[in-house]
Amino acid sequence: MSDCPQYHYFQADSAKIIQDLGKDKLLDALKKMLLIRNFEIRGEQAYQQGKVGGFYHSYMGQEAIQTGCIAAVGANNWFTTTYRCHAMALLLGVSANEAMAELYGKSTGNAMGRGGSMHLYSDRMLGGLAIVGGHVPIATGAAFSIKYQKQKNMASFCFLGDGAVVQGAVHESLNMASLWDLPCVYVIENNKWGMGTATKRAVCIEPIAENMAKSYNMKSYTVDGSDFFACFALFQEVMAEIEKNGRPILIEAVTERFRGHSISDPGLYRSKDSLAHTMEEKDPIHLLKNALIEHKLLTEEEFQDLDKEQKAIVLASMKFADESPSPDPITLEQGVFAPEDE
Ligand SMILES: Cc1ncc(C[n+]2csc(CCOP(=O)(O)OP(=O)(O)O)c2C)c(N)n1
Repeated sequence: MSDCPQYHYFQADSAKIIQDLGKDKLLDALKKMLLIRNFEIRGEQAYQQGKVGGFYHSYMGQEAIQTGCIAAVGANNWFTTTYRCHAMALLLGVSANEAMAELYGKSTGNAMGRGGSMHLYSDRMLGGLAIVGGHVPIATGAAFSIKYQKQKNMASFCFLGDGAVVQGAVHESLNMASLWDLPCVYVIENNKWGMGTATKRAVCIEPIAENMAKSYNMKSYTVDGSDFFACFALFQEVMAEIEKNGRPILIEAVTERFRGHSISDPGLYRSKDSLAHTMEEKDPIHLLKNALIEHKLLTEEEFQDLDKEQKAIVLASMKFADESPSPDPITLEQGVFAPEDE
């Protein structure tokens, strides 16, 4: 978490959320976070074995943010994110099989093996998109479509990195969303680094959302991105606000990624000790697990069983991906925008 004294974190009453949500929904959220964690661990192993091509960006350490969001607002919205997109796809109903097969570039993959790790999608997810900041106008357009079609109880949720906030397209989008009253929630996942550059060296303001939102006449929040309860409660609150006034909202979720920028990043810009400390103190899965144990909704043994169950799903998805065929070259022009010859 940032040590900046001006950070004002959204506060959630975790005991009340535990009571309101109940055991089944809480365990479901924990299971989803464990699925994401296991998927990332094994996906990286498959990459090391040469089974996954291209890049690999892990969401490990950030699981509470998108899990909390989708648990709070439901899947019936528009969602957009960056190349760090495995979690969102899994949360929006893409099976581990489809996601893993896509990483392996197989025809049974989520995008028929065309996109790989950075380009998962679903009927509600407009894509994992790799141009930094480039997906923000797309998410803004989705918010415009909600307003134009007078759809109720819906918003467009746009997740972007701290490195993206200095891109022009992001600022144009925020301005337009505010001018036109678009139901768009922009979530800056401040994971402390843009590749190997510390956020503080790349972005001239801190806290980011709180300051930036003022320029665009928007409401903003800062949330501890490792705290499932805070994320869940905040997204519930912003959804209720959007239902009332349809105005855009800017959120900064403060977190730290547990892995390098991508799998090929040796992480020389941060010390092993500080990373170990973050992983010890701010692991969103352990924080949720400990709270559930404290409230007697879970035992350590049950947690281990849940973890094993999710690991088995992921191992089965690797078998599925391994055994799936590569795309037939004859299908090369299918599923792409390039027009066929007349
Ligand atoms: C327009 C553009 N510039 C540069 C890149 C190369 N690039 C890929 S990821 C990245 C860092 C982005 O960091 P951040 O937005 O903080 O997201 P994070 O990877 O931390 O989730 C850069 C510079 C790119 N993909 N697109």
